Amino acid sequence: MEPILVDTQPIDGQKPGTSGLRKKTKVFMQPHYLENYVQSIFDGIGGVQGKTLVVGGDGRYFNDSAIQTILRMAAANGASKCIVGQGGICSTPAASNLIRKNGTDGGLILSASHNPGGPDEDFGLKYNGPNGGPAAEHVTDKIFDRTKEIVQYKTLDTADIDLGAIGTTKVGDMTVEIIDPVADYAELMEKLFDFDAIAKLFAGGFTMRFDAMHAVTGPYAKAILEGRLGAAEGTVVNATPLPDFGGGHPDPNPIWAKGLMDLMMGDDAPDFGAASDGDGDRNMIVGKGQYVTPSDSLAVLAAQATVAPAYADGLAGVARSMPTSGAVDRVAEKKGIECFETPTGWKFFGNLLDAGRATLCGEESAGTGSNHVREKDGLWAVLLWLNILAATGKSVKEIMADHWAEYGRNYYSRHDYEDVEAEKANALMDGLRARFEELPGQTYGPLTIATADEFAYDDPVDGSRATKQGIRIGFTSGGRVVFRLSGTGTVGATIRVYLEEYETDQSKLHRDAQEALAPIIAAADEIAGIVKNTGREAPNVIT
Ligand code: VG1
Ligand code: CO
Repeated sequence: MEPILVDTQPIDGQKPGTSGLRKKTKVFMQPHYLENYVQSIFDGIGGVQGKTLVVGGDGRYFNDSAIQTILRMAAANGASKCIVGQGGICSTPAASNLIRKNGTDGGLILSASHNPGGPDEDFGLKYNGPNGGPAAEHVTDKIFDRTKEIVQYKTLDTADIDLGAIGTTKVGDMTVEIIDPVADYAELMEKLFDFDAIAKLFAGGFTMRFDAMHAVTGPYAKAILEGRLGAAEGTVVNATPLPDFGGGHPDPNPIWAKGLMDLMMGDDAPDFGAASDGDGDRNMIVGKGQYVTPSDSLAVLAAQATVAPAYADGLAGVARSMPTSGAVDRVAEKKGIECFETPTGWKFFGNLLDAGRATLCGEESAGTGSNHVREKDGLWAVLLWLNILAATGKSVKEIMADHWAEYGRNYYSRHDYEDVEAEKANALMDGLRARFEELPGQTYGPLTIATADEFAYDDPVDGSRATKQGIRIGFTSGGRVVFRLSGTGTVGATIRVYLEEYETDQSKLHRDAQEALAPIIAAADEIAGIVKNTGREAPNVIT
C-alpha cells in the first residue's frame, strides 16, 4: 500500500521533558501535532523500516485514537510489525517487558503518567529503546531536532482496526498483533518472587487494599493479587481504567490517595495498603498506621531484597536520583555495594542497569524498580514488599522501626509550588545560582550552610554529561535542601523543594516529618525567597 505524504511545518515546543513529551490533550489533538511528533521519533531513531515496535498506553482520553494514528504512520514508514496491548492498554513496566521479551526495536508509550487525564487535562507520548528503557538524552535530542525541521509525514488511508480483538491483523502491509497486556507481565512477576510464601500469607488472613486509582494497574493488580495470590476479592479497588481516572490525579501519594491513607490510619485498617499511578510505574506503600516514604521504601527494599528468589544472590549495586534521600546510601555502605546518584528521570538508570552495575533503582517520587525491566515498576515494588512481609512475619511498622534503629532515619519531604509563572520560577533559580560562592558559612536559625552547588552528572558507563540537574544546599548538620524545576508539567512551572535531615538519636526516630524538618523548611524559604519571589505563602502539594 502506497503511503500518503502529508505536508506539515515544525510546531514549537515539542521538546521531550523528564519523561517524553507532555502537553494538554487538546494540544496533542490539534491537526498535525501528534503526527509531527511521531514522525520525528521515527526519523530521530533512524527510521522504522522493517522494525517491530510495542505500542500501548495508560488508557487515558485520546489513547485509542492516538494509537490508530501511530499504527497507520508506523505502517506507512515501513515497520514490519507492532505489538499492541488489547484495548490499547499497557502499563509502562509491562511495555518495557514486552520490548525486552520480544526483542523488538523499542516502543511507543502513550501516557502522561500521574498527570490527570481527559479532554481538558494532559496527554503524553514517549519512545523507549530496544533495551526497554526511556530513550537516552542523545536520542531525545535527535527527536527534538527533527521536530524543528519536519516538512512532511507519512501515513495511510486505512480504516481503524479493532483494538479489542486479541489476535493478528494488518494495517497496510504491517502486521499488528494484539495481545493480552497482563499475561507476560504476570509471568515475569511469578519468576521474581516467592508467590507460594505470599499466597500463604493471604491464606492466613493477611489483609490488603490496593488502590489502582482508576488507572492502568487495575487489571494487573486484580490478576496477580486476587487471581494468582489469592487475596480476597475486593482487595483491589478503583480497578477499571477510566479515560479521566475518575476525575482524580492518578498520583499515588498521601494527597491524591487520601482515601487509602485515611483507611490505613484508622481503626479498621488492613495489614497493608498500596497504590499505583496512571501508567503503573509508581507505587505508594503504607502499613497499618505507618506511611513509608518512597526514599525509605527504596532503602528497605535494598536491605531486604535477598528474601526474593530473583535477588537471592545479592545486589550488584543500587542507584537513586539525586533528590531522593540518602537512606539507601547507608544500606549500600553496610552491604559494601556501589551506590550511584543520578539526575531525576528513569532514563538515567538505563546504562547502569544494562551494564550490571545497579540491580535496584529508585526515586523519591514513588518510583522503584530493578533490572527485571528498564522502567520503574509500581506493582513490582508492592510484590517485593509482600515478599518481605511474608518472609519476615513482621508488620510494616515493625520493619520501619527496625530499619531506622539500625541505619538511622533520613527525615524527608517534598514541597511543590505548582503553576508558578515560568519567569518567576527561573528568576528564583538564577538568583540561587548567583549566590553559590557567598552561601557557605551563612547561618539560618540553628543551621549553617556547608555547600551550595548545582548537580551535574557524568554517566560512568558512556561518559555523557547532564548539567543543571538541581540546586543543592548542604548544611553542616548533614541535612540538605534541593531546588529543582519539574520537567513533566504542562502549564507554567512547578518548583520542587526537596528537604532532608538525617537523625541517629534513637529517642528522635519517631517524630512527625514536617516537625523534624521545620528548621530546614524555614531555611529553604529564606534562602530562596520563595514567598518573596513567587508570592506563594505555602506549597500546594506536600509529600
Ligand atoms: C517527575 C518525578 C520524577 C519522575 C518523573 C516521571 O519528574 O519527579 O522522579 O521520574 O516525574 O515519572 P519532574 O521532572 O516533574 O520532577 V512518571 O511516573 O511521570 O513516568
Ligand atoms: Co508514571
